[in-house]
Amino acid sequence: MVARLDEKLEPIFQDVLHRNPGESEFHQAVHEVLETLGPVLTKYPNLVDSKIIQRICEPERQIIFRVPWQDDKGEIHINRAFRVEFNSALGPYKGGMRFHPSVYLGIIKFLGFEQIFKNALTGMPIGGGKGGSDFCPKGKSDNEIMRFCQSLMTELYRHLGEYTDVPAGDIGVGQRELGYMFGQYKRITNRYESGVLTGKGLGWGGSRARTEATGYGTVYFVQEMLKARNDSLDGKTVVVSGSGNVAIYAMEKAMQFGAKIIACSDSSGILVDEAGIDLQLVKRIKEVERRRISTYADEKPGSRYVKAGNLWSVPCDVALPCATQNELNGSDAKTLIENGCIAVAEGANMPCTTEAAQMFQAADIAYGPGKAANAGGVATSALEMQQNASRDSWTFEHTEQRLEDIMINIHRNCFETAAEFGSPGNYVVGANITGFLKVARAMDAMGLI
Ligand code: NDP
Ligand code: 2IT
Repeated sequence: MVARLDEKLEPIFQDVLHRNPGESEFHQAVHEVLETLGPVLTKYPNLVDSKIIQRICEPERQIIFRVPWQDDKGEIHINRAFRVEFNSALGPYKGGMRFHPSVYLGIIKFLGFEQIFKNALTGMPIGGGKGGSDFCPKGKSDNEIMRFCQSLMTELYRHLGEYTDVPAGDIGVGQRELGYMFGQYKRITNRYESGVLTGKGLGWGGSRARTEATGYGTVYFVQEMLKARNDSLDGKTVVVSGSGNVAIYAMEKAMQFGAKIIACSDSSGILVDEAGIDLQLVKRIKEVERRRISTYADEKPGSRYVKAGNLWSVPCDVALPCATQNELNGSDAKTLIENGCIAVAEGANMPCTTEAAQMFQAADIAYGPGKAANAGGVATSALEMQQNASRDSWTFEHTEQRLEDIMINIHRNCFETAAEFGSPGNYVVGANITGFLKVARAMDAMGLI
């Protein structure tokens, strides 16, 4: 059961429930934002009359389409794909594409909704959108992935453009998939429009540090939260869920800050290495050989892979959920708190259930919600768009410095806004209100849109 909202906000939420039946993740994401907006409506009552919140909760456009493709044996498959163009008040729709069998409209809408506020927080000129498909990339050959991506782009291309909608990666979508999508977009449109997709390869318009950006940014955010408490990552033990793009670079940056990573995971189980995870081995297994993380334990003595194990029961100072939504529940939060965890930051989108998030806050754990903590990925995507627009290419050091500055700025804005609205130290309040006000003000200036 979710808590009742402020009397002005509850009817808005009931309307969202009614208009979007069965989309539980979307309901959850909306509720988590509305929960924090009460003091904003008190301070700015004009926002009630202009129905800004109702407008923000309704996507500007939702596209659902068929993706037929043929596997290597010649068998035909039909998948469903989505692009939800949620809000373009601050810039072109911007957000990743997710390929995972669990994808349905409710997941894409929750991700697109979160993306609006996250993108606003970056301070970059980007609106919010998200897309994806229920296609399962696991076990597919490169050729099958290519045929799927080409088929998907054959429909999606007409909705995209560097000033319209700019996809990137997310779960199951990395540089390989973006390459196939970009190639097909280029063939169909006969335009080398670099800024239409981000997360591209370095040889064809990509930005240095984009691969690293989400994980690095999450850890910069943790470091800022700890700094605000006169602490740091140095000497801390860290547990990171997932072993994909975000997890790998969260581990890398945490190590650079002097932390020790003792466990990570995938959807089948957990990998514990008390001596400290060997990141080069993880990268080879996951990025080069595209194998399962369980094979790490076969190569590294002293480590162990536990099938279906619970990652959050591994005692740690800092927990970084970097896999997927609702992967950390109330009982996991209880275990982490009892084990002395001091900070949690969401590299993934909405990985903590509402109950878990509330428990962290009640226990005064430094808790960084995804909208703020994982905004470094999309922020660096915006830096990629900037480089593409000026036909320029920056060094790794310069790009990473920009990323760090952006994360420090996001942290400061969230911290200050939380205090201003009566919830000092509450980054959920800070992130939601900062992002919301930016979007609301832009929409207000543009008339009834
Ligand atoms: P990847 O596909 O590279 O990795 C995903 C990881 O999470 C894998 O280890 C995967 O395990 C695990 N995982 C995925 N789905 C599930 C599930 N249902 N249950 C348990 N484990 C699961 O994706 P990313 O690293 O790019 O994305 C991870 C998270 O970060 C997502 O929430 C994404 O939305 C978010 N994010 C990503 C950004 C980016 O730039 N890539 C930016 C901001 C947020 P397995 O291999 O077993 O499926
Ligand atoms: O959730 C996210 O912010 C992403 N998957 C990255 C989006 C982007 O456009 O870089």
